[in-house]
Amino acid sequence: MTTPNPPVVPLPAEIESGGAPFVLDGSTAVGPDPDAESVRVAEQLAAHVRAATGLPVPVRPGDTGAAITVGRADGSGLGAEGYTVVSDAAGVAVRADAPAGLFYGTQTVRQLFDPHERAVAAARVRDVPRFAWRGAMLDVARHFFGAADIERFIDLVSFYKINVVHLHLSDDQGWRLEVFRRPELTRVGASTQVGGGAGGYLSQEAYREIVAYAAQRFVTIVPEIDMPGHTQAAIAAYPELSATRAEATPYTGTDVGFSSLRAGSAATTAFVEDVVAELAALTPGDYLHIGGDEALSTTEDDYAAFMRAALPVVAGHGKRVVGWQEIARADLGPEALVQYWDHRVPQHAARAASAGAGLVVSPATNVYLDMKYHPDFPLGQDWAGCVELRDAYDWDPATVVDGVDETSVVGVEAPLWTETIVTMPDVETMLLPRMPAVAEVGWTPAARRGWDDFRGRIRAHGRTWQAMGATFHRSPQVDWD
Ligand code: TNX
Repeated sequence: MTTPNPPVVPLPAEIESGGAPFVLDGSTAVGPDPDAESVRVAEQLAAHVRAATGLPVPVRPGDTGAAITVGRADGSGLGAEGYTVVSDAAGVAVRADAPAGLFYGTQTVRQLFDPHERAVAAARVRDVPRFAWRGAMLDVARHFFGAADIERFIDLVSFYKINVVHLHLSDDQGWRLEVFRRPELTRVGASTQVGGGAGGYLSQEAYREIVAYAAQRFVTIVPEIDMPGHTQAAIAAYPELSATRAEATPYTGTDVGFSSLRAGSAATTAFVEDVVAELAALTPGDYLHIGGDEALSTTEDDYAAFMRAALPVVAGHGKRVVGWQEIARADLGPEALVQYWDHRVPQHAARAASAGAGLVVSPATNVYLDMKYHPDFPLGQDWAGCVELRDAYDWDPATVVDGVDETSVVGVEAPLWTETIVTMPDVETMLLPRMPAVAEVGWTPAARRGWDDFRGRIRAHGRTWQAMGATFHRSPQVDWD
């Protein structure tokens, strides 16, 4: 008989459990290495434990005798994100070669921790991720979500070792980022959203704060400005950008594919330069996402011309480009990343892979978090079918696209589109429990994964979400604790 794995999600590459747990008391302290990053990660862990237990849990930099230690492993071959955790009756040790690994190790400790018993389950963990890109996307364009909501989203996903948060910052229904050289984008373009509500936007200051908040959780923000389609909000602000009939109001419905920037015009060239320049300056991460999806009213020639002009602008500002799969119609270099989403046209992704571009895989049928869980579910869409928890879990990135193997796949990403999603409880309901399933797809070696084991581990997380005040879908596929 094998003992079930402790409820750690994503499942670590190696974990052995069993034995007496470490029980915290009023004298338990955290002793990080004295460097600033180790201390910060230790402070974050201590804050969670304090909130859950009311214990003082002081942080004492350099105290190697503390019961909980957090520090460098020195050359153990764990890489930038790997870590070890050893917990037993005497204490807990988190070790990594780099700060991100320390952070991931402490997320594992949080998941081994039972707040009622004040105990960390005994375990020996050695863990490294399968894929470098483990993403979640939030569409703040269809319905606007501000900095506090985005930070809450980052809290939830980083607990599952997600390291990329992709923000969909513009669409037909709203432009959501302040651009100093283009004030009408926010004055006009941010003034509404799906259904006609007030909309809103992130000031550059708020955006920087989000980037910093994410960095403290080892999350890279990948901002997306969607072009040349999905641009009605920009066109409402600057009608000269339009390839077709320009209407001066942002759109509040949910159709796609009707708007397009005019390729090759001086107005469009200047616009792309202004927006990309400011966005690149605001974004420390390597990547800018330029959309490129569903440009259904852009001719084939115009699409090619638009991308021929836009791709060098991104490169010229020192960033690597990411685009939705349709961008594979343009000539991409090997530094580009292409995001696969639509199973109805897999040839785009295959073409990108054969050109040497990396793929982020987001198969709508498995990881579109805006799909309904079941046909009667009150939130979400169903064009890609319903996506229950097992659908989000039971698939493999290396075999999901015909003609694309693991060497081309940089990782996975779960997008949450918000045409039907209005509030944070809506966001949480669509995210939980599917996002943790996708996080495991991105992190855990394929040979280690199994639905029955996952189902057994995720059941304990319902309590954690309740304690966090998060709403979740009580999937009937899980016997929730
Ligand atoms: C397709 S996925 C879209 C989005 C919609 C989504 C709704 C993609 C690149 N484009 O514009 O919000 O479907 O599920």
